[in-house]
Order: sequence, then C-alpha cells, then structure tokens
Amino acid sequence: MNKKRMLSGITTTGKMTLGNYIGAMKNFVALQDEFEMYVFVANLHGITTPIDKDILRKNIKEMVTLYFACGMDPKKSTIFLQSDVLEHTQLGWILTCNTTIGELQRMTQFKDKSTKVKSENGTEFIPTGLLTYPALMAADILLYDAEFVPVGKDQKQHIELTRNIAERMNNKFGEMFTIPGDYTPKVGSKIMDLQDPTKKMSKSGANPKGFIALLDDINEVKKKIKSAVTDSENIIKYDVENKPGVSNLLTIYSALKNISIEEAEKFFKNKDYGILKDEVSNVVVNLLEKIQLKFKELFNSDLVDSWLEQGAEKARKLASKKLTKVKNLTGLNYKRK
Ligand code: AQP
Repeated sequence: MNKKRMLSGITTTGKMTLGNYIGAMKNFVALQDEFEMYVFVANLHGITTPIDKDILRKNIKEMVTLYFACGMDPKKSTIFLQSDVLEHTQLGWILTCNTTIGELQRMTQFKDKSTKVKSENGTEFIPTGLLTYPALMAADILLYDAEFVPVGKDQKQHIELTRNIAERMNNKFGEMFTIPGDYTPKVGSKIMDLQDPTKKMSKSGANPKGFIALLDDINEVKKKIKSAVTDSENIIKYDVENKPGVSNLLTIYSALKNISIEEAEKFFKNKDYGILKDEVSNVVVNLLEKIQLKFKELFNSDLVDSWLEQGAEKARKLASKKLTKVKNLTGLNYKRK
C-alpha cells in the first residue's frame, strides 16, 4: 500500500525548543512508519530575521544533529538541509510572483516578527524575506506533493495560504500541485512561554527563562520549570483563559506522557502546584537527558553529514521533476508546452 506523503521543517532561527519538539518533532518521529516523511532543516527561513553568521552555522549544526537525536531515522525518512536542494528557491520565486502583497501582509507571523525586529533593533530595517517567506514555505511543501503538513497552530495560516496559491496556480496554468492538508497534534499544538503563558514558546523568545531549549543544562531546565508563572489559586484545572500558566504545564505533561488533558487533570486532582511542577520537571528532564546523550554521540561523528547528503539526493529527485513540470506549464521552459 502506498503511504501518504508528509512534509515539514524547523527553522534555524535559534535552538530547538520544547515547543518545537512537542508541536512538531515528536510527531515527525511518531509518524515515520505511517507516512512517507520528508523533513528538512529550514536554514533559508533562518535568515528572514537578522542573524550572526557564526550563530547561524551553530544553529544549523545543532538542529540537524537534534533531528536524529530526537529519533528521526534516515532509513525511514528523507531528511535534508533546505539550501542543499536548489529547487526550493526557484519554485519559491515563481510562487512569490503569484502571491499578492496583501496576502503576505495579512500573515500574523509577519505582523508579530516585523514589530519585534523594529523594537529590538530600533530600526525600520525589516528584511523583505520576512514578508515573502510564506511563498518559499509554499514551495517547500508543493515541490513534494505533500498530502499532509504537521504544524502547530501558529503555522496554520501559512498552510491555508499554500493551499490558496496551489489552487490559483492549478486553475491558471493547469494541474500541477497536490493541495496539502494540515495535521495538528491532538495535544500540544501550542506550547506557551513559561514566563508569559499568553505568548507562544519561541526559540527566539526574548526571555530565556520563558523557553526550554532541548540542549539546555538540566539544572537550568529544572529552575525554569520551578519558576514558571502560574496563579494564586492552587487548583490544577485546564482553563486557558483564566489559568494559562497551569494549563500550559498540564499540556506539556499530557503531551509528553501521551495522555489526554482530562487524564492529566484527573492525575493532579487535589494535588498542589509544587507537585505539578515536580512532575512536569521529571518528564521533561527524562526526555532531555535521553536526547542530549544521543546528541553527544552524534555531534562529532560523520554520520549526520552523510545522512543529510543521502536525504538531499533523494529529495532532489522529486523536487526537480516537479520544478520541470511547473516550468513547462508556466511557459518558463520555452521549448515545452
Ligand atoms: N510553542 C510551540 N508550540 C507548538 N508547536 C510549535 N512550533 C513552534 N513553536 C511551537 C512548531 O514547530 C514547527 C517549526 O517551527 P519553526 O521553527 O519553523 O517556526 P516557528 O513556528 O516560528 O517557531 P519558533 O520556535 O517560534 O521560532 P521563531 O522564534 O524563529 O519564530 C512548526 O510546525 C511550528 O508550528
């Protein structure tokens, strides 16, 4: 039986967080048997906000190693570096030309991140890529005829835009793209900042106490969870509006324990916030210790580079076929109709 194809990536704007793990990586790993997975390290998306080149290099190396340390299997899945497959930027350009400025300006991530760049650097220097990257993201997905894209809630708007662009291109030039569906995990599609639980946990978050990076020092992780913002009620209940901090801890716990929020609530019934934080700390530390051990093993080996080369080669085969089809249908390839 043919497996359905799924595609996703994580951006190299910082260190992979527990949010990225629960919302994305954990699902990639779990879905490897069921789907034909194409997963890439999104280094081209990693330059949409200003970043120092040495930090970028470090982020990429850590990120690719983490993919494998978290359980991605090069025998089951195609794992590659985005910039190694040149077709992404070529199709990205073609799609940019078929996307309107209005559509891109409506993206919440653009609004949030451009405000952030302005306030952090005190300048009006907003890189154009911050506006246009959803078209590149559409290319990432459409190149591979991905039927599903596993994303956290924050990325849903971009998938919606991808579908609109794909439909527009199919109608205008002839059938060329598969329309992708999104795949949102039942629990943990949005992990919040530990210090400000009304905001998403982000790898580029300004306050390091607010996010847990998978490579954080274990004692630091314990401290971060201990100091996570809750409320003064001391009642453990899932109520995002009135108890965002406690709800976030419950979400992390249930996602990592693979249980429902209701089961987690039941487990914590009549217990206090101290116990909630201890239990969350235990599951997180347990996970991070395993990942960090594997990470150390892989970091200085040549295995990761060779797995990436193998992944890029496989990805290129599909991507180049699709790009040729698009060039033929859009008139870019003058020799073919
Ligand atoms: N807090 C989160 N909870 C659940 N899922 C999350 N994802 C990101 N943050 C959370 C999911 O991780 C995948 C990769 O995301 P990305 O790195 O490509 O972009 P992002 O959503 O912009 O992630 P960050 O960490 O917030 O990065 P920065 O700080 O650069 O903006 C996606 O599937 C995303 O939904």
